Amino acid sequence: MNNHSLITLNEFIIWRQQEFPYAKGELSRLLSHIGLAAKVVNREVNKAGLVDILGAAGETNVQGEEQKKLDVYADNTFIAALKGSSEVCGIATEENHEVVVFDTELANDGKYIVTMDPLDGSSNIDVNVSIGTIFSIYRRISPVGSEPTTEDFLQEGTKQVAAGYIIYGSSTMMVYTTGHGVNGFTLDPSIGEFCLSHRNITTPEDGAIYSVNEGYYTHFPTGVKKYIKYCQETDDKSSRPYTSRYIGSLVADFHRNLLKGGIYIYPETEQHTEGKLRLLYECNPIAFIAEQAGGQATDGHQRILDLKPQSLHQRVTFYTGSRLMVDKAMEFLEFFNRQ
Ligand code: P6P
Repeated sequence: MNNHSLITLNEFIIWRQQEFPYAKGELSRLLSHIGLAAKVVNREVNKAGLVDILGAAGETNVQGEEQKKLDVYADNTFIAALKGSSEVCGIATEENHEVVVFDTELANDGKYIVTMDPLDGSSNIDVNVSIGTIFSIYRRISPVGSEPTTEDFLQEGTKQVAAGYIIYGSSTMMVYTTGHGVNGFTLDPSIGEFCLSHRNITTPEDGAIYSVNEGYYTHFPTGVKKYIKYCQETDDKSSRPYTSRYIGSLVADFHRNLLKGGIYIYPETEQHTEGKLRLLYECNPIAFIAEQAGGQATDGHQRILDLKPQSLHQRVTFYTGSRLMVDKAMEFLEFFNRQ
């Protein structure tokens, strides 16, 4: 590691690569390309209020959600960066119904596939609320040299080799894991580099923040309703028991809870009977980070990372955050599901 205090993302990636004796630098190059694309997207996100990039791009994505121009811009930017990395043979993103196969000889030799939500929380773009990019990296299953197959993208979350998010907020941060802890890098605009700012992030074992959209309360399962009332009424904590914080942007809600302790819940609702969040490019990467930071993530019954995906845009129910808070929520779910 260099002898000055500033450690850039690329220096850190290369330094940590030395811990993998057989690493040839492919994953390192891939992570660096994601960091570069994040800086390009960050530049546009920061200008969103100034140039005519706001507003619908006039199309809807596979979720039937109106695509904001920034969604499309972020999707195109990350796809171009990953195609240029020569390490990735294909990518599945929220904005594309099918897998984006790069189909060049160079890309077909890529050992990795990526799943990504290029701009999560985009309904918040117009009101200047923090939004984010979420990504997972897997080794491909199909033979190197061929086009990727759908099976490459339907691997359990336990097979991730890396996962992370970029949060475009009061500052822009990239947080990622390669399975050896979680580290956070804050973008220093004066030098245009992500610099190590949160080394080896560990989430508090317990917390006092619960994050759920209580507007859907009447449609929640009984166990969720009872857990929310427990948070609101329990006296088993000193002074004020719990506080409700919900931004409506997964990356922002998760990042706050990761650092301060808390639980994020998106259960089944009347509109989303399987849950709203997508397994491949929201829940699996966030779950990997949560576990690597000492927390946990379930679908209400089982570990998110153990789920075998059935389709690219599969939705699941999601409970993630401080270990003891998720345990308590699961207790309520299990007890009242037996009623
Ligand atoms: P609701 C954004 O659309 C998102 O996917 C997550 O970022 C966020 O946590 C959730 O949906 C918000 O959903 O139904 O509460 O507006």
